Amino acid sequence: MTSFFKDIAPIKFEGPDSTNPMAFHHYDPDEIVMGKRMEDHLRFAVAYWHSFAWEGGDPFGGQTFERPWHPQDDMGRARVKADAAFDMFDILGQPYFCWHDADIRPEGPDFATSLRNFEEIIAYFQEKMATRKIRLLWGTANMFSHRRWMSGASTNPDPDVFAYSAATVKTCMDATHKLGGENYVLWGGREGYETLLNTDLGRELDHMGRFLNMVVEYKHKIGFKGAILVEPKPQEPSKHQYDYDAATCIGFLRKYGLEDEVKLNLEQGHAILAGHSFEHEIATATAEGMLGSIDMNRNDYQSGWDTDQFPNNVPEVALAYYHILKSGGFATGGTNFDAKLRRQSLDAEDLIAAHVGGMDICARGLKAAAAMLEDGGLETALSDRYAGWDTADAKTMLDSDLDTIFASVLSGNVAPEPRSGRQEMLENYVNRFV
Ligand code: XLS
Ligand code: NI
Ligand code: NI
Repeated sequence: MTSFFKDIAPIKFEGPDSTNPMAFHHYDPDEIVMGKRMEDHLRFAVAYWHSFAWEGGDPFGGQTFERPWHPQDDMGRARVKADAAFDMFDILGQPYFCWHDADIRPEGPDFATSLRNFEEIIAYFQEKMATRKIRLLWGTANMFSHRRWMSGASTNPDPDVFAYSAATVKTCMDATHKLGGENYVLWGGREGYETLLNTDLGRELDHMGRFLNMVVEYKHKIGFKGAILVEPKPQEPSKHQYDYDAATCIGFLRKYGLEDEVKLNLEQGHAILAGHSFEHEIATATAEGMLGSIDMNRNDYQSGWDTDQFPNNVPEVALAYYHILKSGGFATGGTNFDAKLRRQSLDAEDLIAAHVGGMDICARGLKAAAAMLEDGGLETALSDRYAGWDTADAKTMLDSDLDTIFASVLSGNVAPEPRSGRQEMLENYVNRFV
């Protein structure tokens, strides 16, 4: 164990009555929920970037954290960072982690050096993973921080940047495959624009569509069995991002023939930025069979930017898991904490407590969601509300045409009768479970 987490013992489940802040009160990995272990439902992942690479800066100020692996420009310190990361994984016992290439290795002076650094750390991860249960939920490429990506990656007006992006994604897919990753994620932070005055929007979308097709072709070429996921976000850092929200991504995937190959990684904070609830995004994806995985980090409702806070609102989380469970739960996906500490939370203990709290909140949400599904109250209310559509007449109508329907309405066969939507009753129902 490195000195960073030296006094912190592995976190145990102690139940809701325990007052120990360094224990799980609701997350019991072995508890059976709807016939499955809680750990296998939630499939928690720690995000390397916010937990280990992020230095505590915000738009108004720089680094607040002082970690033994700072500054992050040296391979020796990249190993110290990896040691601390795996120590934390041992303490939390969560089954997965996720990374960007740029989180785990220092950038070199050229592509080949960066790649050598990356491959060395991947080999170091392999050694560490060989003696542990921890697995990789997903890998991804950071194609938004370095200045070369300032005008986008696959949507860059410069074909050299498209090429650099393609080569970068190839190396990250190779590494994800090597570590047995279960998904590969693409989040297009700068795949968008700052102003339409300098942007050929149609051309950029075509390039992004071709790029994603190359990714899918490469996945099949190397025999990667995991899912390819895109992560919607409406803006930030770009003024407008092409992967705006779930519905926009689904339309994009269909346009470029990718609807059977690519699913979505949905983030609660991004849903909020797009003016949606998280369950809206999840329901939109599950309605199309395109839910892949989730990033369970929330935004602040007062500040208009991506604050990446750990989840701390059980009713919100419960509704998200309700839609996930209803659609059959995760396949390759999981619950990634793409969440960062507040920049005043300097201590190693804060990092552990943040994850313990997030895992407990999700466990409560999952249990509430499962109880609602098992009780069936919302499902009964839905089937009652749509019961009219189960009749033979209604089904026939869907196969007919406007003229036939018009004739039937004109002859007085149809008498619309407004009925209560019962929203308050349903909200009160949910409140019994959360
Ligand atoms: C940023 C995104 C990012 C992705 C991975 O807002 O959430 O962290 O999850 O690139
Ligand atoms: Ni985000
Ligand atoms: Ni994310």
